[in-house]
Amino acid sequence: MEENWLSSIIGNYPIKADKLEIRRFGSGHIHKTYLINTGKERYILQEFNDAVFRYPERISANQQVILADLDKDQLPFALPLPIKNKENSFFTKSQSGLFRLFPFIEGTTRDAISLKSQAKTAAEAFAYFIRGFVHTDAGLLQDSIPDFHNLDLRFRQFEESLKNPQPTIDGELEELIAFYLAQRNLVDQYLVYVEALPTRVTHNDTKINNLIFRDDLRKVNALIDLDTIMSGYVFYDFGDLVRTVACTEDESSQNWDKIAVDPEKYEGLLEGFYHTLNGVIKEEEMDSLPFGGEMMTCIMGLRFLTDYLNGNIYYQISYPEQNLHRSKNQSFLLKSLISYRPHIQKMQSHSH
Ligand code: GN1
Ligand code: MG
Repeated sequence: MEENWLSSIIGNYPIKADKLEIRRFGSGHIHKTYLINTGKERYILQEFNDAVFRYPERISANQQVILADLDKDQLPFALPLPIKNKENSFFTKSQSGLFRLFPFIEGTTRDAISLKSQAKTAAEAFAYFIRGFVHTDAGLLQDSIPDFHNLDLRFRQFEESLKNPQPTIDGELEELIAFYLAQRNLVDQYLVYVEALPTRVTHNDTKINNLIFRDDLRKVNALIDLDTIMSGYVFYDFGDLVRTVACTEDESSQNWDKIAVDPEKYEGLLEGFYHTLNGVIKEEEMDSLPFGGEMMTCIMGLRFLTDYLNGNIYYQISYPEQNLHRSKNQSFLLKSLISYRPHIQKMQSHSH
């Protein structure tokens, strides 16, 4: 990125810069994120992906709703919303697209964590978020991505992608497709849950690297990636934590035979959610949490595979088979989650 081009973006903000240093930052799959150093302060600059988020104005509107209801004393961590530019907007338009600037939050992000206590800390943070907005009318939020976690629709989009697949379907791919096609019973269960449960203000992208931890990993400094805050079900937010925390290998691992549930970290997640939300939300919602682990692992596996079959048009990839591998990874985790069902049920009944 050219420096005068960068300074023209930064020029839209009420900040002083002695110099402008920029480097790529983080490991998100959607927006492009940069760390900016002005000599005085550090900021996060994000090149916004408007092919994925087609309604940026909805995100701004949702973030205003959140700001209005945000009781800062209630949340023990930051929710870093974008800094408004001189035109009072969260977004800055330049020749190369839409940008947002965020305050830089001290701390560390991880693609995986190893201890039960860290899992509990992570779960408590996302559960606190739900609790903090439990009295906010989720109906005030607009869908920044319509049907984002609609498993029924994602399953149909997967079936659609099979009609005209971009890659050649060989043995490995065929096996994976058959595995996901056999998960239709999760769609049936999903439809029963969404009929029965209330919607809440949920984060919807609770993967572990969307938390900024204090350096010792004992406290959460901030929840980030707030674009998918929408009306949702509590099991979505628990589920994406299961997917990215309660596993022995992270989402990018290709150590297929090592990918499994980690029961200890799973228990830490349950403890974090029960500790923070039990009695605050309905019992049926607490009961739905383990379903979320399976459902969110399945939906991500389906989405990665659909993207691979469609020719990799959604997620950022660094090599052609990456979406195939991500989907294969999720299939191993899902198999393990299913085989651990009785064990997980037992753990859950102890969390009450
Ligand atoms: C994307 O941007 P990032 O990496 O936090 C995706 C999530 C997936 C995740 C998989 C808007 O999140 O839904 O769970 O990748 N976000 C969007 O790693 O599609
Ligand atoms: Mg992210």
